[in-house]
Amino acid sequence: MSSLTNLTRHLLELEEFSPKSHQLADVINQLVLASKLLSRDINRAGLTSILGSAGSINSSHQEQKKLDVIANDIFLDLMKQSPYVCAVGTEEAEELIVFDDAHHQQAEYIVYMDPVDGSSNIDVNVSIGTNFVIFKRRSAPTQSLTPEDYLQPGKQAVAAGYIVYGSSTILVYSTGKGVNGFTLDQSLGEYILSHPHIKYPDTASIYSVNESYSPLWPEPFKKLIESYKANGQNFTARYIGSLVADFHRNLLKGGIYLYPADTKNPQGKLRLLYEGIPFAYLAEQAGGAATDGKQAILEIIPTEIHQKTPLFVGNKNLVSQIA
Ligand code: P6P
Repeated sequence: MSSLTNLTRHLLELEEFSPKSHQLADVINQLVLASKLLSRDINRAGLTSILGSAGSINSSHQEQKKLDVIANDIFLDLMKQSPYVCAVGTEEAEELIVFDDAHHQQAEYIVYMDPVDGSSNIDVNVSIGTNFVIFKRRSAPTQSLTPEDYLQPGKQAVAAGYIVYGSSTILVYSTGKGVNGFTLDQSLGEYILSHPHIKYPDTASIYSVNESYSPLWPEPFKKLIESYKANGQNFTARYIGSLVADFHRNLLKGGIYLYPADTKNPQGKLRLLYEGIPFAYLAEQAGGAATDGKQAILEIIPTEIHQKTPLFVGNKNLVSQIA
């Protein structure tokens, strides 16, 4: 008998068998089911009419691709199906989506997600991803949600992860007990453990930044990027334009992803809750670090759900040169 570990088994083994551990497992399983449906759609995108623009814009005032809208609908439907999710924040919706019907009376989990990150790459078959982070409400389910429930710092998260839809579909997640990766076996429809106990390598030589913005950067940041190119440094530049793909490669190979504030984006471009925090949570669990240039990403207390942040995430020694 092969010693395969599928995601269901892993979730059961990872959580203490406390009376409520199945609730978080249920939420993650719903996200996983949504990712399977999305993976199927992505793998056939060129054959169906789901490429191209949806003709609308999202909360980031970015053009929505058809797949952005399809993915958001899939994830919201499956989040609503779980009796344990009380609210969802998504890049594709301006407001927090609250489930306060009878089915959700005891729901305690708040999920932030970017259903399709890097969607500008969809039409050219470049890797894209889904990022998520899960918080547990602080107030009792009988009360209305308060900012203390839905604007928590990343260090309070109970789980985070991403699915990268690339040459294969890989789920990477953590519930605070390390980072594990699962590859989707399309023939089984199962995620199988393929990257157990992921940790950043001790050495790192990749930096990921969009150098076309260098005229907009602060001088110290320009000098840092130049230092990567100095003689004797063995850095190489890799930038896919899809955070989930750049993060995943740097997590496995060692490196740093950098998106600073600049004159075009004085607060940074990326969203704290569903882009910064998921990757910062995983990075710290994998022995790395993440900062906004002043403080650890996981320490930042959000003030609104689409708040932007500069993001520097990857090997701890490289990130420490930023702050
Ligand atoms: P730029 C995609 O829109 C995204 O949010 C990340 O996935 C990606 O790393 C970044 O923005 C790319 O931004 O400004 O380099 O095109």
